[in-house]
Amino acid sequence: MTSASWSRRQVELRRIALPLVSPFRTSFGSQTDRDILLVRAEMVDEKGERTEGWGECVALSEPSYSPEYVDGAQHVIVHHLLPRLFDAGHLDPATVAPILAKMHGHPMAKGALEMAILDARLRADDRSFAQHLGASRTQIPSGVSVGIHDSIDDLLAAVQGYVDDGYVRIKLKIEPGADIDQVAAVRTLIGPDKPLQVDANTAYERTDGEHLRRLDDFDLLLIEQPLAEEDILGHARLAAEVETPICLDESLVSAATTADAIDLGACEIANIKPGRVGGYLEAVRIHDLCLDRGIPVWCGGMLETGIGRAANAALAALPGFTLPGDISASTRFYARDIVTDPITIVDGHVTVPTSPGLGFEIDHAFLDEVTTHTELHSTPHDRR
Ligand code: NPQ
Ligand code: MG
Repeated sequence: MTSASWSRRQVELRRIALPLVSPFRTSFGSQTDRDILLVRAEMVDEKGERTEGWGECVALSEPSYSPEYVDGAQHVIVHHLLPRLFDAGHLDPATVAPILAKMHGHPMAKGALEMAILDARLRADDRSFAQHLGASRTQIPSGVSVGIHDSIDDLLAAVQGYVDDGYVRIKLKIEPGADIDQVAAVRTLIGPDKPLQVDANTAYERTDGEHLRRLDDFDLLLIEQPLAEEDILGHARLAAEVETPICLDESLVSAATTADAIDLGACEIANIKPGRVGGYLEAVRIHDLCLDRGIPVWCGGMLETGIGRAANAALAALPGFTLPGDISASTRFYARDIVTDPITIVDGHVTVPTSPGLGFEIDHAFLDEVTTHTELHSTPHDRR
């Protein structure tokens, strides 16, 4: 990859509103729509060639999953991050994080910018995300995340539909009062051999060890993020108390925190979400350290559009991703995607995109239809 500094830089921020095909309920709330911030980075390279790249910010509309939320992400990008990227002399994908490092936190905002610049660079270089990140497979197994339902009958109907769609692994969202009976019923429905796991999104307390140990009867792959995101010690104690492996999601905000959580015995399996850790390059570093320490990893999902979904598929094709991820077909969440060739599932698998960059084309007519806001920012002058 060439490491040129780009001259003119322009960034378009777009907010889109996409309705979900059905409400998605987790322990932190129920959502019917996704309000997403997209980043389009346009650059002119040293040869005068124009190239653009797309990034997707995974922040939700409220700070309910993580401290970040989409209005805040947009604000920090406009007022604190973009000015530093526009001022930087040398800009390539690997320099985005170091340039922004003095601004604390905001990994989802930073990750979206890095993603757009990485996509632009790779499209210009005719290389795919999969190639650049180090993918070793062309297809990846596809898992599905199933929301909390009001009744067990409704839940079983939903799960049966996803089994019929071919998903190779089921993940159930759980919370106190909607856990043991739900898991027992789903295990009976899908049989003993279908991979099954649960995600609590921080809904339990340190004192819930004895209760969560009842999940050991159902041969689950893992229990994801039972306790608060800051509670690494609590997860370590729980991991000693419960046989089912403890997997962290919200707690893992960087490679450094992941390494520490592993050393403390709090993270037996890792959910890697590029947005949550500041981008795809940090996600690869987490993959590398987990592979080195024998910790299985899988790729999480944030109800991404085709943009984030394509990049996640590329990441999940790395050799350490030994468990099926939350990379389902776009139709799991959206009736229509903003890319022309959205991710589909065939025989339980997703094909890793191989075209340059993220490997898709935007459906501009539909994108415009769902856009709620657009703003353009650019370098005040051509850089030399
Ligand atoms: C998780 N994702 O692993 C997240 C949580 C999450 C696929 O389970 C709108 C509504 C957007 C709920 C994004 C999955 C969301 C959401 C992510 C939940 O914890
Ligand atoms: Mg999770």
